[in-house]
Amino acid sequence: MRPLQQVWPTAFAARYSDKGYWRGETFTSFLRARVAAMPDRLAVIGGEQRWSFAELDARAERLARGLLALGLKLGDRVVVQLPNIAEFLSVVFGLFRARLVPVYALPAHRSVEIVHFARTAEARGYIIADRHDGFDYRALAQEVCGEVPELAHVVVVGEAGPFTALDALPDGDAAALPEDAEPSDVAFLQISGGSTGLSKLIPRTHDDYIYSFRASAEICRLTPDSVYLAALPVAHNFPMSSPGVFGALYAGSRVVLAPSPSPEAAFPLIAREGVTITGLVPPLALLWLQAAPTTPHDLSSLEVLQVGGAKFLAESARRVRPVLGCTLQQVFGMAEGLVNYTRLDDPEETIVTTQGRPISPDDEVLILDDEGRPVPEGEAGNLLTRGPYTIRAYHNNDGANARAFTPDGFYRTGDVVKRMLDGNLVVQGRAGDHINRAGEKISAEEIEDHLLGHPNVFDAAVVSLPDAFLGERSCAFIIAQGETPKAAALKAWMRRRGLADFKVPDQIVFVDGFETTAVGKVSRKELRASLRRRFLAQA
Ligand code: J2J
Repeated sequence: MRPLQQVWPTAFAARYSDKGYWRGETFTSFLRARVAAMPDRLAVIGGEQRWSFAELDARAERLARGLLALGLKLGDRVVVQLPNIAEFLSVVFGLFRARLVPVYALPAHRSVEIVHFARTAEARGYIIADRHDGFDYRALAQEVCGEVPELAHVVVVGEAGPFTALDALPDGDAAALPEDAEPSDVAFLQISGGSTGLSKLIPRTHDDYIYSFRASAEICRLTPDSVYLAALPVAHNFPMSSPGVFGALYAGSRVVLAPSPSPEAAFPLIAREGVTITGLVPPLALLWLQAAPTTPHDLSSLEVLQVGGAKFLAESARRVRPVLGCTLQQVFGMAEGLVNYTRLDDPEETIVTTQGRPISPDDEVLILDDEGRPVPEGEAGNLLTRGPYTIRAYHNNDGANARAFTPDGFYRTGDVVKRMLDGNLVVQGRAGDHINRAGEKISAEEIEDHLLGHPNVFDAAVVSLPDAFLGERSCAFIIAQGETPKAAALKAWMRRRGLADFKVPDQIVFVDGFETTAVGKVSRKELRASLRRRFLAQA
C-alpha cells in the first residue's frame, strides 16, 4: 500500500507550528478535551438520536474496537458513504480512534465513483447506510465489491443484508486500540471537485485541518451556545469544516444534521433546535429566500447564513438580511485548502459583493496572468495559493501534481479572481473546463469519456451553460454515429453505467460536426468555448 503523506517543507512546518496554527492536536485529542470539559452537553442531533459529547465519544470508541476486531488494520483506508445521520460522526471519530483513514464519498456517488475512490485509496473497508432517499446502498456495495475484491469489509448502518451491521460489530478489546496518531499524520482523504478527469484524493493532516476549522469557528464566532445545522451533505468540505460539523464540535457547539437541505426538512429543525448558523450553496439559498416569507416555522434563531461553493450573485445576496433577518457570510473555499470568508461585521456592501478574504495571515495568495506575472492590483487573474492548510500534493497522482502545483508549492486553484483594495476577493470565473452545477463540480473531460463509450456516439464535448437556478447546467454536444440515440435514452444509459446523477448532462444537443482548422482539430478547450458561444448566440 502506498504511504499517505502530506509534507510541507521543514521551514514552513516550523513556521506554522511557531505561529500557533498547528498546535499538535488530533481529532481524538480534541474530542476527548470536549468530553472532559462538558461531558453531558448535547453535541449531536440526527433523526431520533441526541448524543452528548460523552456519548459520541463512547460510541466512537466502541466502533474503533469493533472495526479493528473485524479485521481492519492500522492505516487501512475506509470509504465512508453516509447521509446526514448522527452515525456519520460516531463512525468518523471511531475511524480516527482506530487510526483507520476515512475516504469521504457523497451519498450521490455511484459505482463508477466508489470503485475509483476504493482503487485509488487502496481501501479495505466501505461503510454505508442501508437505504437513503429511495436508494439501496447494499446493492451498490455488492456491485462495487465485485469489481474491487480488496474491499473486504462492508459495514452497514441499519439492516445489513449480506454485510456486517454497525450495531453488530464484534466486541473488540480496548487494549487493541492504538496510540493516538501524530498530528502531522494524514487523518483522511477528501475528494477533489474533479476539475479535469476523475476526482483526485486530497490527503489532509490533523494539524492542518484542525487549524482550518478552529480558525473558521472563531471567524464565525461559534460558542457552546451556537447550534450548527448541517444542511448540505456533510461529506462535502464546506459543511464539514467551514466551520462545519467539526468546527462546531471543536467550539463545543451543537450539531444538527438535516436529512435534506430543502426548506421542508430544514425549517422545522431550525425552529425546534434553535439553529444559529448554517451553510448553503446558492440555488438552495434562493429556495430558502423564496420559502421563508410564508413559512409557519420560526426562523428567528438564525444569526448567520453562509453561502458558498459557487458564486452567489449580489442581487440575491442583498435579499438575505431583509428576508431572513440574519447576516450573510460568503464562503469561497476548496477541499484542497484555502477558504475565504466575509467577516460577520464587514460592511453590508462587502458582504454582498465579495467572496471574502483568507482565514490565515499566512495564506499566501498570488493573482497571476497566463504568463505567470502578477496582474496589476484590482485586475482579474489566476489564483494560486500556499499556506498552513493548503495541500502540497494529491494522493498518488504525479500527473495531476505536476499540473496543479508550482515547483515552489503553490496550488493552482483554476479560479479567476480579483482582489479589492481591502483584500477581499471577488470570483470572476475560472480557467478550467469544469461545470459548477449548484456547487457540485463536474469535469467535462470525465463526462466526455463516458459518452464516448456509447456505440452511437462518435464524439462529444461537454460545456457549462448559464442556468437561472443551478448557476450552471451541463450540456453535451454530440456527433452521433449510426442511429442517433434519443437524449432520454442516452441519459438513462449513463445512469445505468453507474455514474452519479448530478453528472448526467442536463441537456444534450446533437450536431453534425465540430469545428476544425486548416491544421486539424482545435483544442478541446477552444472547441468547448466555441460550442458554448455559438449555442448561446442562437438561444
Ligand atoms: C465562487 N466559486 C466558488 C464561491 C467555491 C467552503 C466553501 C466551498 C467549498 C467548495 C469548500 C465559491 N464563489 N463562494 O471546500 O471549505 C468554487 C471555486 C473553487 C471550487 C472548490 C469550503 N466557493 N467555489 O466549494 O472543493 O471554483 O469546495 O475552486 O467543492 O468551488 O470546490 P470544492
